Amino acid sequence: MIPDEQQSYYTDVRQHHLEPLWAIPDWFLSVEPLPPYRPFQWHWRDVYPRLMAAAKHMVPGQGGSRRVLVYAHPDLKSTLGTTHTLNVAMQMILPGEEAPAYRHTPLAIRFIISGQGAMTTVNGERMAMESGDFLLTPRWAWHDHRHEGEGPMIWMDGLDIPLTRYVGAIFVEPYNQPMQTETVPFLQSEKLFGVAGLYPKALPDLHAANGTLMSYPWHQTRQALNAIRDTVPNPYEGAIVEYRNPLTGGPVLPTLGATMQALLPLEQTRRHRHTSSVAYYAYRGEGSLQIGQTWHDWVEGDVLVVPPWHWHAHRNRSHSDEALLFAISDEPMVAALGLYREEVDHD
Ligand code: 1HN
Repeated sequence: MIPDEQQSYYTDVRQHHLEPLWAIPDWFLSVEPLPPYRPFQWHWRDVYPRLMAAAKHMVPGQGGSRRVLVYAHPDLKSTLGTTHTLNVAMQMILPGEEAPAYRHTPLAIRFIISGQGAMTTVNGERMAMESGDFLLTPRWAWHDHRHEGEGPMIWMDGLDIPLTRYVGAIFVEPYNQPMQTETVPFLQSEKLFGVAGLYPKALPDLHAANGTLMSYPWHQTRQALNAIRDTVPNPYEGAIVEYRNPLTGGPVLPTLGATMQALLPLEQTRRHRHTSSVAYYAYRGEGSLQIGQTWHDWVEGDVLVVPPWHWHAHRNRSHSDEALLFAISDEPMVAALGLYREEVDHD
């Protein structure tokens, strides 16, 4: 064929919105994942003053429902994602304030950072919030927050908004009153499902509310970490526990999972990489997260993102104190799709 004929074929095909597979560059079916965003770190010293200053700009329920700063990755501006699948956000509520009830299809997990006396109600089930607690808001669950204590209350939210939007399934609905009424006794989910291995034999619907454990208090997470620290340390993560659904043993929610890990003083882990993306929140201590060739030093309150298929390792920089990292990842979603892969560094 003469070159002109060649050229006109390609032009004609593309004019009809068709792309010859043999002419598509390698990124279309790459040998390995090519994540379209880089590792990133948000420093608490930058976030905290701006979260506090937000009190001057909005009150929950007036011109917005939540006083929240979304961690928007500079490489993901079109979705405002923190990773390509999930959002990390920081929320602050002041005494006497009420964040009104609504529900949305993106699900949420919450990790409580500081303050005392705030409550969240999910589907009529009121739960306490204390530092280190881990709470769930499943898809399409009514939820509101109120603060009856003193001083600012701060927590971290993790939501699968970018994923839900990608699927084309974002829905939001306001509740028919500002706040929900409590329909089950306080702390019921913890009483019914919070003792590992012992669950109610029969469960009247009326009392089941959300039907599974919705809040994981810090003292139990602490206990679980202590128990495994000397027994089954993970060479890539230190001592790590995963929040799970006590009734199924599976992930707490279908798309997002969470872990808490402890690194001993000066502990340094080996490297691994996996196809899930992770947002780490530095809960206690000071450490360093190696992503690729770069070490990212972190202090309490920092958030760091590891994109899929990036080698990473942890180091505790303290000679005397343990370091604690809370992490949110999309591993349950990736695994459910049959796409979870991990590679470890044997050196
Ligand atoms: C949301 O509804 C909450 O209900 C928190 O507390 C953070 C971030 C983006 C979109 C919705 C909440 C959020 C959010």
